[in-house]
Amino acid sequence: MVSASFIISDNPYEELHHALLKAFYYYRCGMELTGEFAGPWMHKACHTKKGLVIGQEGRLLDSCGGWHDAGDYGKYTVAAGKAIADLLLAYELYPKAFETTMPIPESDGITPDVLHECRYELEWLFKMQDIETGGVFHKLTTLNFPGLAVMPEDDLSDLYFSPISATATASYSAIMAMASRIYKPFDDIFVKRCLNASVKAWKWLEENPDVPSFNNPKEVSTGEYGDKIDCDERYWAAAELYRTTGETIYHEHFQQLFNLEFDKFALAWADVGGYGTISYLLQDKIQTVPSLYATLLSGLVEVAEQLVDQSREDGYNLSLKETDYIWGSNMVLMNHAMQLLLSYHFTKDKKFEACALEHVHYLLGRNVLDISYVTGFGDRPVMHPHHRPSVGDDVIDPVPGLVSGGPNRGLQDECARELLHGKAPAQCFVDHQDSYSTNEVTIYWNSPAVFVFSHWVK
Ligand code: G3I
Ligand code: 9MR
Ligand code: ZN
Repeated sequence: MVSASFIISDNPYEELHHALLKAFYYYRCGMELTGEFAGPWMHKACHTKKGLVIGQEGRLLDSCGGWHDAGDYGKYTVAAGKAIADLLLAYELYPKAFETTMPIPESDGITPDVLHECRYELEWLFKMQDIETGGVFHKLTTLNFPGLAVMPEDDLSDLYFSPISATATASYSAIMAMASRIYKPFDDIFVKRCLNASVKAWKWLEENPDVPSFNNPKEVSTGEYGDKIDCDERYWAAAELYRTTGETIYHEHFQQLFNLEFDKFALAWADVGGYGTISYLLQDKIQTVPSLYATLLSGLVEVAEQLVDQSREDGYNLSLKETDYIWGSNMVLMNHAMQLLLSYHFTKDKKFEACALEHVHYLLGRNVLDISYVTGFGDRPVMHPHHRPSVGDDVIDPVPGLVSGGPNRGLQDECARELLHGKAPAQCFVDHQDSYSTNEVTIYWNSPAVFVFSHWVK
C-alpha cells in the first residue's frame, strides 16, 4: 500500500486556495478570458447580447457580465448570493489570506483580487435589479440548457430575465449591504451604489410581504432554484442592513423575523439564515440585544458541538450523516467546516478547528473513493466534471480549482442511476461528464471552500 504524495511546506494550502479563488475568473461571462490569465482554458467573450424580460413584451436590458453559475451558463441571483457572501466573509475574517495577487486583469496591488473578482459579479448583479420597482430578477438564462460540449462563446441563444422573486431580492439586498461595508476602504462611489441598491431592494420587500415562491416560467427549463420560504433571506437582509447602517428599523425587523420558524445557522443556497446570524454575531455587541446575541451564539456553538459528536462516530472523522450525501454534498461538507471555523472564531475551542481540518482531508482524497474532489489538485483529482467549457475545449485537463458536487445518494441523473445502483451513500459518485447530480461544479461549492482554506493560509 503506497501512501498518497504530500507537499511538505509551512503554507501547504496556499496554492490550492489560490486556485479555488482563481476558479471565479474562469467562471466569468461577458469578457474574453485571455491566455495571459486563463492559460490553455482561454475563450472569447460570451453572452454579450441584451436580455429579454419575460412577461414584458419587447423589454430588452443589458445583461452582460458576472459569473456562469456552474457547468451551465445560467446566472442565478440566489446562487450568486451564497458565493459572494462566502467570499466577502472569508476576506473579512482572513484578510491575510488574500494579500497576494492572482493575477487577474484588474490586479493593482491595492484592492485585493478577491474584491476585484467579487466586484465583477456585483457589477452584473446591479443589472438584475428592476430599475422601476427595486425588485430583483431571479435569473438570467437561455430558455433551455445548451449542449454539453457547447463552448460559452458558441452559446448564441437569446437570453431571458425570469421574473422578480422575493428570495432573489432579499439575497441581493443582503450582499449589497455587505459589499457597502467591505469596499469602504477602496471605493466610496461603489459603496454608495451598493447601499442604495440594497435599500431599494429592501423597500420592494416591505411593499411585497407575501410573494409566491419562484417557479420557472413555462417556457424555461434551465435551473430553477425554487425555495418555499423567503423569511430566512429577509432575516439575512435585515441583519446586513442593520450592521451596515445601524438604523433601528432593520434591527426591529431582524428581531421580528428571528421569531419565525427557519434554520438560523444554515449556509446553503436555499437556507441562508446562518448568514444573518453570523452578521449579527460579528457586529459591535453594544448594537445588539444581549439575550438575542447570547441565544444565537450558543445556537451556533451547539451546531458545531453536534458536528464534532457526529464526526467522532464516523470512520473518516466526518460530520456527514448518510442523509447528507445529497446533490452538492461537498457544499454540505464545506458548510459544516465553515460552521466549525466560525464557532472556533468566537470560542477559540481548538476541537472545532481540528474537526474542520478533517473535512479538508476528505475533500482532497481521504475518502472511500480515494479521489480528490478539486480539479487539478491531489493524487487522483476529478478529471471529467460536468462543466461545459471543460468538455467543449480541446484541453485534456479540466479547468483547475473547481470543486465537484460529490456523492449523491439520490442518483438523480441517467449516468448515476446506471453506474451507482446499490452503492453506499458515500460511494454514490462517478467522475463522468454526464453525471450532473454528482459531478457538476458551481460557484457556491467553490465559495465555502475558499472560506475554509483561507483559515489555514498564512
Ligand atoms: O434536502 C433534500 C433531502 O432532505 C433529501 O433526502 C434528498 C433526496 O435526494 O433531496 C434533498 O434535496 C435536494 C436538494 O438539491 C438539496 O439542496 C434535491 O433532491 C435536489 O434535487 C436538489 O438539487 C438541486 C439541483 O440544482 C436540481 O434542482 C441542487 O441543490 C442545486 O445545486 C442544482 O443547481 C444547479 C442549477 O439548477 C443549474 N446550474 C447547475 C447547478 C448545480 O447542479
Ligand atoms: O447541464 C445541466 C446542469 O447544469 C443542471 O444542473 C442539470 C439539472 O438541471 O441539467 C443539466 O442539463 C442536462 C439536462 O437536465 C438533461 N439533458 C442533458 C443535459 C446536459 O447534461
Ligand atoms: Zn457567458
